[in-house]
Amino acid sequence: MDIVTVASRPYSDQRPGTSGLRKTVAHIRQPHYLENFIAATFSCLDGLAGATLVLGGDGRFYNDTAIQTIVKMAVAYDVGRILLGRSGILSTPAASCLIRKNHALAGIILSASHNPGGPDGDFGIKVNVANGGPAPESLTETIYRTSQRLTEYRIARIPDINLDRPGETVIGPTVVNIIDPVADYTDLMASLFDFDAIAALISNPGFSMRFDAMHAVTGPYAREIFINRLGAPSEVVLNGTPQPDFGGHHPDPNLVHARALVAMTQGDDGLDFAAASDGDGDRNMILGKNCFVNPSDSLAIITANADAVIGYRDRVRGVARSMPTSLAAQRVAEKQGIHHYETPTGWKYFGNLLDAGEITFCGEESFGTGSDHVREKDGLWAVLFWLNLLAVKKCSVAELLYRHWQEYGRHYYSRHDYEGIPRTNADTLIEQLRGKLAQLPGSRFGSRQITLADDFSYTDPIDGSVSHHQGIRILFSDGCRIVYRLSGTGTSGATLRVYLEQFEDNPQKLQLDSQQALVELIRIADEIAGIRKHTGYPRPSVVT
Ligand code: G16
Repeated sequence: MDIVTVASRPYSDQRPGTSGLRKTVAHIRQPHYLENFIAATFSCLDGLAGATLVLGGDGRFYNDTAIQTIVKMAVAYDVGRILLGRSGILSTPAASCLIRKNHALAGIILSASHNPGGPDGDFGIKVNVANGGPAPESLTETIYRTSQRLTEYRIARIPDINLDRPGETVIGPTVVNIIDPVADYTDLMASLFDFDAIAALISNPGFSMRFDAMHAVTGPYAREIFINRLGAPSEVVLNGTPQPDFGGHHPDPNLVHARALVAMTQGDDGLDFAAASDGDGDRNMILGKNCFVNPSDSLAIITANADAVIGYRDRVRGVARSMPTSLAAQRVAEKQGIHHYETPTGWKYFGNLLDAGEITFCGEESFGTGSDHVREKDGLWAVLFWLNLLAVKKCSVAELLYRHWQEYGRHYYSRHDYEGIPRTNADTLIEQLRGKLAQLPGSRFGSRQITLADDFSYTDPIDGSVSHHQGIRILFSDGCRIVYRLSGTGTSGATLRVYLEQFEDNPQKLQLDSQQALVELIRIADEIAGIRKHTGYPRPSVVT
């Protein structure tokens, strides 16, 4: 077999962001760009020779081409076994499941998550480690530094493999196993949830539901779970065939990009339950009739009601939330006497806490919820958790939500995104804000007074690693919070995210519209940071 060494030169922009390396397709297709990043990654994975690698992606444009290249490089770098999802398909949580189950050294998941796909869309490379979770910052930094010194890479000159044919092929030192991408993940779900109870709920003629796979990776998983295993009629799964361009849409399960699904839940005839997942299957949105479950509330409700679900009964140790996520889960943890942790944005920060058994659940405002069953957030898992709760508690989504607010109070919450602003404007806004942090405590805005203003830093309680500059927090005397940070997942310009939160426990004021409830805080957020002045935007581009 012909293994060649190809001369290359470093690209200066291969530092992974919040969740892997994310670029436009055109950017990734530059000569040697993909190969450089993979070579840097392979040389940083200790023990790669002879080890098992999990490989797959969300089916977006360029998925197949990238997989062929990575297989040829894996052969050249002496990988022992590649577990490759049939047709190149693997959702991010399913990849995490496979890494753990097969004691793989690492996984490479090709996805730009919720970002649009197609030749003019985005592409991404996520690197996961042996616990099944995203590579920690220490590894992504090492990969980046290695990429900056790269002068060559190795690749096997072999024909493309047939990604659609299941089975085993031996290529030089490497066994390539093309596997069913859905089976192991489905079995894991069946071990956690009461499938009989969920099947009974779904078959009840008084209960209507839809799951929107958004033309992305969860289609095959949802069909297997809902239709084949739980007996739902086929129309329950919408947009269930993965398409390279996601049907021309953003596969982003939120109120803006899944608005057609949201519309199906409205009115007296609205669906009783609806949910959607994103490009690579790790995000989720939960809806009930005339009701949207904020992701922060979803995490809190899952934690508060875990005993109703067989896979979690009597074993909840704690919960973690990313700093911008509302404090709703913390409130549950305090009341239940379980651990609570506040981490920076990025699933990678949950890994150590999960591995150490400190937490059972974790979640983020960015439509991510998960548990210790894998080391990624997991869209279908969250959907099944909610269905299991509805089946056991025999109530509607809205009832579960309102009961929770009555018991714990409500954290009104919203995220305002300002997308595609010039990078220099975004940096100036953040720099100026940082410059005023020391003066802000004590300042009054109407009846509110700022009690704390800082640039969030996190010290990992397990390995002691420290992460600085993880978002600017402004805390007020009445428990309100404003958080400002720049997204680490965009591919053009900068996206400013402003997170707004206000606690309410007056039983008469639990059912207001979020934007109405937060109107004063929204004004204060602009006054403090000069959002309109710096971005030039009169209003946010996306409100969730
Ligand atoms: C990724 C990360 C999440 C993060 C989200 C948003 O999700 O895994 O932890 O919350 O991005 O990050 P940012 O605010 O920096 O854009 P995904 O689903 O895109 O992989």
